[in-house]
Amino acid sequence: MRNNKFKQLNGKNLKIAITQARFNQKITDGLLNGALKALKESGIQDKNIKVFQVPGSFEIPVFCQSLAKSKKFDGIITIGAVIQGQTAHFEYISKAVTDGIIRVSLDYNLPVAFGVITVYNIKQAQKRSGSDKGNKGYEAAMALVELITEINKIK
Ligand code: DLZ
Repeated sequence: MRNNKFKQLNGKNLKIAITQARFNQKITDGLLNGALKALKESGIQDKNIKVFQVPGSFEIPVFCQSLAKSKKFDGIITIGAVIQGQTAHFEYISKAVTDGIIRVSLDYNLPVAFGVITVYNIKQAQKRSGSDKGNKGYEAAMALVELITEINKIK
């Protein structure tokens, strides 16, 4: 799954939290596996990775807010799968989770990666959470480690 568009990074001492939504868990488990693989490739130690679960994507922002307040982590990866159904729920949840995640990131000046997929059907979800290239959990984790590394250069 390794992808050249991502830098080789050394995240040995970074502490990372992952917030995984349980809704559509088969998909979010795939995203989580991708994220864990990326963190391993970036040298992050297992003991420095904490995985938390919340019921659905809607709950991700408030949980991330608590993580940010704790000041225990260098960054957070959010994992969720919002899949369009028969009602307008999809639009509301997608907007709430997206706005909420960037708000926590900016309010707390803490890197928070967006590993929440918002897709029109299960096929798109499977494609973005599988073990091939294009796993969005993997991409989010790689982006997070790169962002933390860059921010640390200006500290
Ligand atoms: C209720 C709901 C629906 C319809 N769809 C999704 C979804 O596609 N992805 C997701 O992560 N969560 C969904 N949820 C659950 C909400 O995120 C939330 O957990 C509930 O509305 C309870 O607040």
